[in-house]
Amino acid sequence: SIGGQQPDYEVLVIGAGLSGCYACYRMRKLGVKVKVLEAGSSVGGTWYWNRYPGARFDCESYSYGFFFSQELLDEWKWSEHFAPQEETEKYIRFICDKYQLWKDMQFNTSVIKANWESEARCWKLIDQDGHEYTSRFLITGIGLLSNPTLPNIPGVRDFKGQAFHTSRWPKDVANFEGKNVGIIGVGATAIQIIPEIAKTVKNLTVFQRTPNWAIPLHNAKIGEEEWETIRKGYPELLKKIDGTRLSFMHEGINDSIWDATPEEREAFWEYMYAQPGFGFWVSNYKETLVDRKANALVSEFVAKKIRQRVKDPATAEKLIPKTYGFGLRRVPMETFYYEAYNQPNVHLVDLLETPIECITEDGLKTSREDFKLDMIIYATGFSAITGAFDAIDFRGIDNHALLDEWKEGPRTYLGLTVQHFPNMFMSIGPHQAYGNIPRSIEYAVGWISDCIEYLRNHDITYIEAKEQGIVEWTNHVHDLGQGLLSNEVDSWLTGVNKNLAGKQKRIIARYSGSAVDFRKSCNAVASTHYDTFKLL
Ligand code: NA7
Repeated sequence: SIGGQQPDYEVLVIGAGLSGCYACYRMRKLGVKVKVLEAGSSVGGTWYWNRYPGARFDCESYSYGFFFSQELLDEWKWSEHFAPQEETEKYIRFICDKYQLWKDMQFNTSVIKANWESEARCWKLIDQDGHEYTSRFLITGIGLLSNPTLPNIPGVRDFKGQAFHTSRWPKDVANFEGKNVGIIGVGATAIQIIPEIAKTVKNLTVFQRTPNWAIPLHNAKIGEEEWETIRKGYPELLKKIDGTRLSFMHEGINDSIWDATPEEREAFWEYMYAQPGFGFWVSNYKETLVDRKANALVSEFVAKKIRQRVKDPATAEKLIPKTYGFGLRRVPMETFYYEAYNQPNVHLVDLLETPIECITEDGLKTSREDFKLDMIIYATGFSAITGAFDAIDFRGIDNHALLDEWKEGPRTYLGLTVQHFPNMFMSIGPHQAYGNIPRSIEYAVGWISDCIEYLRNHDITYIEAKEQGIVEWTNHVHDLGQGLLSNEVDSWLTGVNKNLAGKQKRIIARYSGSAVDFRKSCNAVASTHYDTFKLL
């Protein structure tokens, strides 16, 4: 106890995104006193912050929610195969209404410091106003793409027009008529927003450094009958996604590219390119992401598609990545992205040819040209995965900083816990299985919740990952990353952010094995009563 007192809460949760909402629900079910602290003014996390035009799922809506309650599945209806941000935000609010989660949540509260108090055996969180909150256990639900970064270009603060990062989009900005807009970045975010703004903007200039390999999303509304079929099929769908490597409804295939004739390959790729969703990426020939020759072949197919879709050959060439192959970064899903460049009001500036020199008061200056702009959109990404943790001063035993613990890259046990940080659990922290993120969250929070229940039932008030567990898991995660071509490419998946001095080196930030195996490993630890942890 703290000075003879019990901590304020049994469990504190940082973040009211999907992780925080589900953690709140589970802690309620356990009957423990819980509080969720959230920096934003409401729930939703990613789907609260990213409200830029065109923001939507790249993953089939019905596979991307929670599956813990049949009632919830029955009561919620998705209107599109890939739902827009507004609908997803509504879905999350619906969950909070249904289970009355609001009353255990506190908004506009940025946790800036999290201290382990050894003597009291509890966590003490401090918010931006200096308020303190204590708890026995801490669950972080801070996301893996939640810490936005602006470009390290001189003059970013000098611009007098409207300017914002895509994940800090103001609610009232939706009209681009008569405007000269510039956008920096061509990641998954930019690729959603560009065709949307292109519809009405006077001029949109896209400033591209590294092009990305995007493929069509093929979104559509869901008809009544179709919805009935989807709804009835939920049990099979769950079985399916829980059996795939990335928990997507697209299964990996065992077919070898070398068993197919060039004509068969072409026909297969044509077919897959016309299918909705991530299939072309994750249900491709098994060598696609591990064998350079196979990767070059599939890349050439996608390049051909880009050349067919973009009318100006010079622009098409600029849009085709030359330094890395298809699928080795997170593949952006697009809806008429390439066709947008056929419009007279959309212009592509290749920053590899003419780098940005600075942002000015009224626009942007490259080595070749001055651009007068009314609005600058920074679609420049995030300090990913560990970045959310960097933003909070986490201190464990003996004031040990998490930042130091992870200086050479993250070290975790099961991606859920960290040595020297007792009683702290991470939902989608580094070294967890990503892919279908809500599935990862539902699993992680479920595991954490079962663990807390076990500890409480056995009067255990201290749990800490041991050195051995950390070393073994971290090595295991590194071994799984061997041979993956994606780990040889700079991207947020490998922890690289060129705008940040401390994020220039590639790290193994994610568990790249199968989600099925990930769960097996974690379940095994639970079934042996967490005996690989230090328990007191
Ligand atoms: P990404 O995928 O990290 O993309 C960021 C983009 O911004 C990328 O094209 C970067 O180019 C570009 N960027 C960043 N800094 C600069 C500077 N200084 N100059 C020029 N261009 C720059 O972030 P997103 O938001 O698109 O997507 C994040 C994930 O969210 C996405 O994968 C989904 O999973 C959801 P670079 O490649 O570094 O040359």
